[in-house]
Amino acid sequence: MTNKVAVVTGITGQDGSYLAEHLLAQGYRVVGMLRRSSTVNFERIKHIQDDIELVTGDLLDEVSLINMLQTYRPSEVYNLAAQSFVQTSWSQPVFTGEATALGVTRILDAVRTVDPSIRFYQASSSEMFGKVVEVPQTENTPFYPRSPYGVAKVYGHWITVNYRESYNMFACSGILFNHESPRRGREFVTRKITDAVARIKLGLATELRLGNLEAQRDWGFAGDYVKAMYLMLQQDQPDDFVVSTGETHSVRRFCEIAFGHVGLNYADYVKIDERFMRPAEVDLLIGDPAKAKRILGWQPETPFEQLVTMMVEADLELLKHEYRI
Ligand code: NDP
Ligand code: GDR
Repeated sequence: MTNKVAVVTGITGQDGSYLAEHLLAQGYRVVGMLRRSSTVNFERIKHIQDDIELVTGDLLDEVSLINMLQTYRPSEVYNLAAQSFVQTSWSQPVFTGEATALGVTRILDAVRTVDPSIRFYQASSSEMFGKVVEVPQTENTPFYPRSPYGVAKVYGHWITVNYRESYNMFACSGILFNHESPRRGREFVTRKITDAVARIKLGLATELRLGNLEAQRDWGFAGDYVKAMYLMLQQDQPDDFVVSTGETHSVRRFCEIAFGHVGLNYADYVKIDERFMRPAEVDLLIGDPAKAKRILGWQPETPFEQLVTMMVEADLELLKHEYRI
């Protein structure tokens, strides 16, 4: 056990909840930063709310970040907060830049000001690779982002590298490929599909409207991926790592397995809707996690089909409970 303190930004998000669980299991005192909101959005952390401490702060407000670090004096900061939905980054490109790009500078500089020995994790993304330049993608593959979100993440990645090199800070960037779970937001395609499959199966919906079914993603389980974040900050040297499964599947294949799991054929329910097409698409992502395996001793533990069926089962349970079916 340890009495280390970790700050997690984005605590109300999918990854924040899994990372908090993992850090608690390692004996950390966990401080979660959340934005002030007029409604409570503790859905993902209510089961651990008594075990963590919550502090309000915002990546757009550096005063709140400095105050938080001065108050809690963490040894590790995990920066998971971001405007993380790619589609929204076209309708809110400036806010996406403020939070997802400049927000990283604000928190890195707060760390530098308060205590530069704090270890820092930045949630970078496979969306930085964007247009296919090389397959599979590694830590050395050049970036070619295809959305304002991807562009913002490239900035966040390089400012993390820059603070490491400029100030000798222990700053790491985890280039994580898509990772999903029953706690995934319903706007992301995997959860949108599993939620719809459960609704259709229970007679609560009749169809599912999607955009590009041919996009291919390297999908893993969020519960596995947060362990890689933690391991990055336990090394002797700060570095950047690709975290992925090394497998890719299309959105169509995801549908096939999810509908198939409840005895349905996706082709009978899925309708293509132009509203969900993107101005510029990322066609194919597949990451090579060899460096993470070699140096961190990390590897994914949840096979693709198991991830899909876990999400469908969880949505069936949730809806049965909600509708008393
Ligand atoms: P979510 O969208 O589920 O969570 C994002 C979190 O950031 C939420 O807690 C949100 O708060 C918070 N947030 C947004 N804007 C601000 C702000 N200005 N100040 C403070 N907090 C803010 O994302 P995930 O958990 O899926 O992802 C975590 C991180 O990892 C993100 O940075 C994402 O871009 C990145 N990433 C995710 C991948 C994935 O597949 N999940 C893959 C690669 C990278 P609120 O609840 O109030 O909205
Ligand atoms: P992504 O995830 O953009 O990869 O970003 P998302 O699940 O939104 O899209 C994946 C692919 O599915 C296609 N698609 C649809 N997507 C959504 N959301 N809704 C639809 O109806 C739909 N139909 C088809 C998309 O076009 C796309 O190709 C996620 C986020 O978590 C980011 O924060 C993270 O950085 C990356 O993963 C890695």
